[in-house]
Amino acid sequence: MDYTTKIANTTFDHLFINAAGVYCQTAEQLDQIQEAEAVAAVMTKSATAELRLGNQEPRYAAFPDQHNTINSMGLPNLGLDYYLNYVLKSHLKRPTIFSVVGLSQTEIVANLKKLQASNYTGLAELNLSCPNVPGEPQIAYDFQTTDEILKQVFAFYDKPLGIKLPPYFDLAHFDQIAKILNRYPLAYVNSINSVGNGLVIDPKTDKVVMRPKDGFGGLGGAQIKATALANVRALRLRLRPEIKMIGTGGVTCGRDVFDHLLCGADLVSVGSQLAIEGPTVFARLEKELEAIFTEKQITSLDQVCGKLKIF
Ligand code: RRO
Repeated sequence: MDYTTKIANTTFDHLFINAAGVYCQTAEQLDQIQEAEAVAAVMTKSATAELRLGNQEPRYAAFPDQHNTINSMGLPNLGLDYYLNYVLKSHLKRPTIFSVVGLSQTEIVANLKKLQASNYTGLAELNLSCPNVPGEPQIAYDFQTTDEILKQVFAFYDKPLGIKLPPYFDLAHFDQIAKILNRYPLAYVNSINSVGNGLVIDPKTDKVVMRPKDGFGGLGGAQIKATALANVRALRLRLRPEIKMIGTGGVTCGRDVFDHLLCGADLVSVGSQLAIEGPTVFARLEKELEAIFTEKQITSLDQVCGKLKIF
């Protein structure tokens, strides 16, 4: 299968990316993604201006039998300069996507100004959906602030930029966010981040499984697949066709990838299952996807992307 896909100035030759936050905090982890088979691009951990240690541990739990996770990492990252230095290294063999975040509108703008002034010309992704910093709301649930940030950013930022969204749960909200996003020259929309503020209880101890925020945290894995598909589909139907889509959420097998493609994803990113299984997950997913293509006699991605059938 020819997986060639283009987003802005970047050409990808596979479908899969590590979801921001997973296997991407250190250069060693990023290198492991670079070296993995079937990888389209390497995503860096969402970077703040300065290094952050993140929330107290335990701050992540996986339930491998059900392919589910919960996290409250709290944005641990080595700081913008660290990741900038990484993506500017000349020997990288895959395209990179530089994930940027900020704890305030001022910090977001300052971080993107730094990226604008740098020699980095690749894709960047603005994360407006982190659910785990105590006291900080998920920005993209506030439509007015999201609009203001994008207005301020696109007044100076002219390199390719995507945005990472939280899940929405109401058709009116899909209408509202799409209307805002359609006003800006976004390269792509990445949907969804983890489903914020779930709660998981350990039946042996009757205790929450994570310390930060009394156990509340972002859900990932199989449990969020239907929400992820709904968001990819709803946004694909509402966004300008020039805005590409990265589908994220609930990908544990080839069929999940196929479903994201049907809903309109151009690329697919993998978070929880990558954390559970490691970087060999991408080759497995590609193999399972190809078995589905063979069975259905599909020879081109165009036959699948956005081709969801309805009654
Ligand atoms: O670091 C985190 O706690 C985190 C982030 Br920034 C995010 O965007 N999504 C998530 O599930 N965790």
